[in-house]
Amino acid sequence: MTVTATAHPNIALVKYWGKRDEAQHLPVTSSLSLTLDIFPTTTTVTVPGDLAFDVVTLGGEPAPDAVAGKVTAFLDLVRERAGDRRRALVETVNSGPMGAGLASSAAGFAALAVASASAYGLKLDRRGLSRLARRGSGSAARSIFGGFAVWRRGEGLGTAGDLSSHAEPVSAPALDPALVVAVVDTREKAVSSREAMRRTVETSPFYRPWAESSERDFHDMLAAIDGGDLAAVGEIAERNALGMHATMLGARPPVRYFAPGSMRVLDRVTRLRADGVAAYATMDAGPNVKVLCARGDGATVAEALHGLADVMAVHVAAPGPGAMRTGVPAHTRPVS
Ligand code: 2P0
Repeated sequence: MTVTATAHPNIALVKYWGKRDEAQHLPVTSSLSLTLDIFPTTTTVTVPGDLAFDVVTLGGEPAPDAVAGKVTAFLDLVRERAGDRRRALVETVNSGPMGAGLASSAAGFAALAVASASAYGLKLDRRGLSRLARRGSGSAARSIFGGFAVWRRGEGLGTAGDLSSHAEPVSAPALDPALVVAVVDTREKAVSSREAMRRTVETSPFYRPWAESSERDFHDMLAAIDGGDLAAVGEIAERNALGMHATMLGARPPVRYFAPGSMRVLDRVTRLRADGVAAYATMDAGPNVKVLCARGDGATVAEALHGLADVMAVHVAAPGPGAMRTGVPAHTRPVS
């Protein structure tokens, strides 16, 4: 059985930062994101029946041990549910530049969830796929859906938590956004998001206040999206992201993802706003900055960021589709 699936990265406008259960990836707070139309990940899962162990490739090369280990742990969940112990060949191609800070693990585990569930014969609806993708990487739960999506924290732990913590789509007919990605550093981050998140929850005195304010941001964000108010969406997104980074700066030892180039982009976004362009910044577990604006302002914002020192590349994205099965296997796709 061979199944191929494609998924796109998502960027959170209200962040997921902190777990209440590490094993099941149950978040402390609900989050909200935009799935993009750039840099899809394509994954082909083949279950041939005669493999002694899982074989995992990334861009046509054997995957690093850390990646292969996460993939096998994820497939073990799928195999347990399917009652099928056969090992798999997993071939993944990321079409985007590596290290662009574009949530490749979200797209990767969303594609793997769709392809592996189908290859092992699990019949899951979108909600079930979102819950499954969550087990690979929390943010992957949101890439199952296109456009805006919420990931509800759910209630409780164990089975109750697992059943209630999944993403769902949010309709936003009155918004026509772009997300402009400014790449300022492509080196691998010194502290993984998983470790940074754990350290923040355990040691930062700013974590609890942020988590409480983030729940308010989540509700305000839903209202802003419902009202088609891009300025409100952007303001909430920017304050929520900066607040998340403040929690990390308060961790012991601190985690700082800001680089000089990040600051230059944040300053430029402030000046764009002063010049009348509604542009709002967000940052994730890395130094690259993503700027939310109206689709019609995407080229203006991209041009403003292009010229800055330390900005290596600028990509303009629009809302993209949810994870889906496709007919073109990963190994036939070009590797960039
Ligand atoms: C987010 N991030 O909401 C936040 C904002 C990074 C900063 O989700 O441990 O790779 O696999 O559940 O999903 C990155 O964390 O973490 C992330 P795990 P994940 O997009």
